[in-house]
Amino acid sequence: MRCRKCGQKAVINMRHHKLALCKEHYLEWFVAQTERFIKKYHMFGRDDKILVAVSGGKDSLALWDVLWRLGYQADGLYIDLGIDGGFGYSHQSRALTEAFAAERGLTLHVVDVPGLYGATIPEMARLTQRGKGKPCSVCGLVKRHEMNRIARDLGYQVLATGHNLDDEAAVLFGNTLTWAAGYLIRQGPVLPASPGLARKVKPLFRFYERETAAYALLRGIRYIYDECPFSRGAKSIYYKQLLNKLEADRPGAKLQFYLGFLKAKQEGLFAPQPQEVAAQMHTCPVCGQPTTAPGKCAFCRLIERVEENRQTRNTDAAQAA
Ligand code: Q46
Ligand code: ZN
Ligand code: ZN
Repeated sequence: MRCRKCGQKAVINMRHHKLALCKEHYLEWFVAQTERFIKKYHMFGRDDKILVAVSGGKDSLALWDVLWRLGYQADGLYIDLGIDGGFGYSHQSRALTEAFAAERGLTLHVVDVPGLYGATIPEMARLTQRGKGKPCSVCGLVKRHEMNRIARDLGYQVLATGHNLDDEAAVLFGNTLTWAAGYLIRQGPVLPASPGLARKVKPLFRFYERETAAYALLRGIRYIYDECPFSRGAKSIYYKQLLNKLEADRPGAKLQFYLGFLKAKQEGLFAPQPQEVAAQMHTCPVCGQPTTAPGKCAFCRLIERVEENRQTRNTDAAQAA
């Protein structure tokens, strides 16, 4: 297989684009495509301050690398969840993220969840008995809250995440299976800013996972290969496998599925609801972030329960001693 641009040996063949490229032209293509998507979907401009949520994985680091090369004002945010699972997942991913930022002279904000809230994510899940043994719902809630908090407190207009097409298509597939209208309305590569919340964008949403992985590898980015230990058996992984089978038979099926959804939305599917959703928002009296019900938001209620249960646990331990 030869590179379409220069005729040298190709390192990647993208069947859905009928495009094979060598290393040099692939790296160039990936950066140029990202810029094209940023403009096409009106994600942000050179004057916007962008906060990139980085996990230490291939996608978020590839995104930060590309934005840096394109000259955007992009700083990083790493949220240390305190997840170790026997092999130091948080420890390793944090070290790789810090090294990535240091090598490029980039600004990285680190939120240390156990240091700030007195409990790791698995401990929070245990203390509040949420999530039936899996801390993912607590984790998602804390990550969302912390990203919004840092963006607001430090004045970032845009919050960027490294979600790729495989991630987005799997979420869409799950939401469609249950016709989860509330989620479908909000799903998309750009979620406009709302009072108290920065605009959320996913500049890599049109790249297949193997394309973001190829970019990170060919660029020589050191990232964490292991997934979070709690991701094992996740529904999203099963949906990705199903979609991969479809893609193997019909190259481009995943992209068509996702882009078709965006087009249908643009044409009016779910049109009346966003205003209704926006009209129902309230402000949390503790942290000031928007919430769907009056009173404290889900995050502040979680932290309150973590606190209460920690105190009870400490009193029990003191009495037992
Ligand atoms: S939600 Fe669950 Fe992930 Fe949090 S606990 Fe790990 S697998 S990191 S995307
Ligand atoms: Zn080439
Ligand atoms: Zn709150």
